[in-house]
Parts: sequence; structure tokens; C-alpha cells
Amino acid sequence: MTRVGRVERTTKETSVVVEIDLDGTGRVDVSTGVGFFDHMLDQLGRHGLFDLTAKTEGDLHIDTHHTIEDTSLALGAAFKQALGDKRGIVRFANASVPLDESLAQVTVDLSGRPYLVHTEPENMAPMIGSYDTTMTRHILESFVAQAQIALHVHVPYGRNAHHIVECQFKALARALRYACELDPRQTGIPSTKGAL
Ligand SMILES: [Mn+2]
Repeated sequence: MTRVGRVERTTKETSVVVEIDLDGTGRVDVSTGVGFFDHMLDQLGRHGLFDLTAKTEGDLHIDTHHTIEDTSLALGAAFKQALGDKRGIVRFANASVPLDESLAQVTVDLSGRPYLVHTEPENMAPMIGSYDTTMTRHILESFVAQAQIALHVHVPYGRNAHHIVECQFKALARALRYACELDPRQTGIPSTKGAL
């Protein structure tokens, strides 16, 4: 069984190709033209042990918004595709990851229903390089909408914007990795409904 998803998405604003292998080794090859966002996708692959490829050519002459959003939508769709019918998965997981003074707590249910709960410190620095820090929630919303998962991401405290965002992606990676793991005792689909 291979758990691989591949999505191509082209609009007048962006052209995106994303590929993910849930049973990878953390090999990442991403280029979106937004350096800090690439760094975050790198975290997701490395700490999720996903093999992840993302190539985006977006309308960066406007700003980085469409590029980041559309990559996140494609990533969510590829993730859902890779999960298939979710037979044998752990399904629920959580992870807490600190980055120096910042802490992220992520809980996930690969439920088949999109829902995001997100809190992070207010008054963060507005930009990290060309990355608008209000995009973190937008990335998570976009991913969740397409992946169809319930995702709760909280940063109870933190000060440095780079740390606050990065620890969220690291904790997300770990939580997704654990939730996607195949449970040797789980032979069916982990739902009393019989479908996820
Ligand atoms: Mn948008």
C-alpha cells in the first residue's frame, strides 16, 4: 500500500504542484518563492516524516497571499488523497513543541470534517521576511478545508514571531505524523460509523 497524494492546481493567480508521501523519511523539496513559507513546509515534512514536494509559481508581484493560500489548499487536498479510506490509522493525536520561549500545542482528528480552532499571541510582528504573520491562520484554514480534518492549534505564550509560527508547524507535523501512523491492532476504519 502506498499512501501518496499528488495535486496540480492552476488558476490565473498561481500554478501549484504538490506531492506528499505519508510514509516517507522527511525528504523535502519545496520552492514557492516565499522563503519563510518554504522553511515552514520544510518543518512539516521533516518532523512529520513525510516526503514532500511543493512547486508554486504565484503572482508575487501582487503579494505573497495567493501563493501561500493556494499551496496550502493543494497540500490539504494531496494529504486527503494520500490518506485514502483511512483504514488502519491511529486517527487522533496531539503534540506539544516548544521553540525557545514559545510553545505550540496541536491536536488533530482525521475526521473527514473540516474544523479549525486557532489561538496565538496578539500583537506579533506583522512580517517575517515576505511572510505576513496573519497568514498562519489562513494556511491552517486552507489546509483544514481541503484535508477535511479537525485541527486545534494553540500557542499559549511566545514572543518572537519566527518562533511562534515555527513551533506551530513543528507541532502540526508531529501531530499529523502520529495520527497518520498505521496502528497494528486497527484492522478497520477507526470509526463507529464505518467511514471517515
Ligand atoms: Mn485568501
